[in-house]
Amino acid sequence: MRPNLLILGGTTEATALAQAAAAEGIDATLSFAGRVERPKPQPIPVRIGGFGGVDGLVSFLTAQRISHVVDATHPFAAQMSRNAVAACRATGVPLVALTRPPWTPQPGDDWQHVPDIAGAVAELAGSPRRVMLAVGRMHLDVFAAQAQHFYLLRLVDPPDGPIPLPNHQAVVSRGPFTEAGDRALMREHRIDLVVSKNAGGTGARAKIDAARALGLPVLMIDRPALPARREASTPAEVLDWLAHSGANLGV
Ligand code: 3Y8
Ligand code: NAP
Repeated sequence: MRPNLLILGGTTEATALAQAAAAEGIDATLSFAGRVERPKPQPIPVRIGGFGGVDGLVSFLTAQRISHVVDATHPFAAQMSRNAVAACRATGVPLVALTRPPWTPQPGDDWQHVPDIAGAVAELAGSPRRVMLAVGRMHLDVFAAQAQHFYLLRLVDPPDGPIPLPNHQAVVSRGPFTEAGDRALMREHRIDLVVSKNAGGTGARAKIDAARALGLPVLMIDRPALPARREASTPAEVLDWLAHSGANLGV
């Protein structure tokens, strides 16, 4: 059977898998939620927007005759991952997650783990600090509870409305980032605390390396729990899984 892959994307790994699928001539579609104005161009067909919950995803898998699903979404995209597990269980379509391990502290790191975004907000109680908040645009409103700080915000797109933080500077920039660039940014804005999701991977880790180099503390937001599912850590492992799941990858 010729495979027809659905890749749930939005990460560096998803882009790498899309490139590998294109190189192998494997039919694949990359799916974005539509969170940013100009998603990165891809070498395979792209679809943009939610599916409409589990039922919507089930309908998509059936209508598009998807043979395999690869969940290559960000570790914090927990709802999408839960929906993928449920829809693939309901349809019998094989699923693998292409994921990356969480970052672990290295010598010189000064991390305080918090369980989620609310935990990070709670930890920010107290006297004004100069905080680098690089968690994207989707959660800024909850940090208004700690409006006493200066916030350096990093967004993929220019803000589409007022930012609910009275004392902030927004930098519009998409990753992957560099340690030298993030170190310069932190120095320029006299940052004394970094808030980060434990995204893992390479595209977001520059700020962690820069914080270590500058001896800055990091509020590290741990990942949400995800349902059990088969996992792969490289595109090659995904292609190997595909070949062993009866997919005829052609000669
Ligand atoms: C729309 C699609 C690639 C993918 C690149 C990776 C690396 C660069 C670093 C910081 C951290 C953050 C954020 C981040 C990174 C990669 C990867 C990654 C973090 C794009 C993309 C989409 C998104 C959505 C966006 C979120 C936001 C999160 C910015 C494409 C560029 C903070 C996550 O403005 C918004 O609404 C942004 C929303 C979801 C987190 C959030 O909750 O706000 N990603 N990011 C995807 C879709 O529509 O389905 O254009 O490539 C992808 C990438 N962003 O192929 O090179 O693999 O992680 N993305 C975090 O890690 O904390 C930035 O600034 O230091
Ligand atoms: P989420 O909270 O897990 O998902 C919320 C809803 O968004 C899903 O139920 C689904 O809508 C839709 N959705 C999410 N990812 C999708 C995809 N790849 N294709 C189609 N629909 C998708 O997701 P999120 O945290 O908002 O992340 C959205 C996107 O940004 C994902 O592609 C993710 O990989 C990327 N991203 C997120 C982060 C982050 O920090 N959250 C970081 C980097 C990249 P329906 O229920 O209608 O199907």
